[in-house]
Amino acid sequence: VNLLKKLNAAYEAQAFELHYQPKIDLTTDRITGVEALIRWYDEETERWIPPQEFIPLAEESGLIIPIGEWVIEEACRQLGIWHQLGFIQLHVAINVSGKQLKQKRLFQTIVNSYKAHKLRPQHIEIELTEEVFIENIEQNETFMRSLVEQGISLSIDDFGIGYSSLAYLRNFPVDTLKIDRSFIKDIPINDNDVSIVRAMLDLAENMNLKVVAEGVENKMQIGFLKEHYCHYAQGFWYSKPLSASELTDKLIRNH
Ligand code: G
Ligand code: G
Ligand code: MN
Ligand code: NA
Repeated sequence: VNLLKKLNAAYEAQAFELHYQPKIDLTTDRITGVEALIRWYDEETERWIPPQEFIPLAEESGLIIPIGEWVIEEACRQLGIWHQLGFIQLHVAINVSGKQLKQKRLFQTIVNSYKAHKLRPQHIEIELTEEVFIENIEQNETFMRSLVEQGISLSIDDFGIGYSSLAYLRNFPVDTLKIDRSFIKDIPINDNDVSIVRAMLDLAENMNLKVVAEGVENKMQIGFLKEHYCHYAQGFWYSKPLSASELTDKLIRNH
C-alpha cells in the first residue's frame, strides 16, 4: 500500500488524535504540564501507526504543514478545556519539526490558536529538535525570537543526541533542555551517563535554563535527578501518554 496516500486520506478524515504525557515538577511531585503527542489509528489494519513511521513521510511530502497546524489548534483547544475545568496552571508542550519552521505563518498560527482558546503565551511551550540550529538558521532564529518576545517558551527536545553543538545555546533564545531518554535510561548505574547528565544539569544551571529529564522509568532515576536538582521529569514511571479523557481523570484524581 501507498502509505502517503493513506496519510493523505487520514488527514482528510481527521483520523489523528493527540495524546498527552504529564510533565512532573520534581520539587512538588505534581503535574505542571503535558506534552502533546500525535497518534494515528488506521481503521484498515486496526492498529496505531507510530509517529516515527509517518512524521518523516509527512515531512517529505509537505503534509506536516496542515497536520502541524491541526496539532497546534487541537492542543490549544484541549488546554482551553482543562483551564475551564480549573487547571489554570497547566501548560502544553507542542512538538514542531524543522520543516514546519519553513512556513512563514507558523508563528501567527500559534498566536491565533492560543488566543482563540483564551490562553496566555506562558501556557504554550514549543519543542524543537537540534536540527533547527543547523539548517535554515536565519529564518529559524527569527521564528524563535518572535516566540520568546511573545512570551512563549522554547525547549530543545532529545537534547544531546542531535548535532550537539553547544554554541547554539549561546546564540538562540532557548528556555529548556529536554535530556534525551537514552542518557536517563541507565542512571545512576552507568558512570558515563551519570557524568553526562550531571554536566548537562550544571550547564543548564549556569545558563539559567530549565531541565526536563525524559524517559524516567524507576525510582532510582528519580532519586538521582532530585539529588541533582533537575527541575522536571517525564516518563512511564509517572505516566505514559494518555488520551485527553484519561488525562482529565488523572488531573481530577490528583487535584
Ligand atoms: O510519542 P512517541 O514516542 O510515539 O513520539 C515519537 C516521536 O514523534 C517523538 O520524538 C515526537 O517528537 C514526534 N512527534 C510526536 N507528536 C508530534 C507532533 O505532533 N508533531 C511533530 N512534528 N512530531 C511529533
Ligand atoms: O522525542 P519525544 O521526546 O517527543 O518522544 C516522546 C516519546 O517518548 C513518546 O512517544 C513516548 O511514548 C516515549 N516515552 C515517554 N516516556 C517514556 C519512557 O519512560 N520510556 C520510554 N521507553 N519511552 C517513553
Ligand atoms: Mn517531545
Ligand atoms: Na525526546
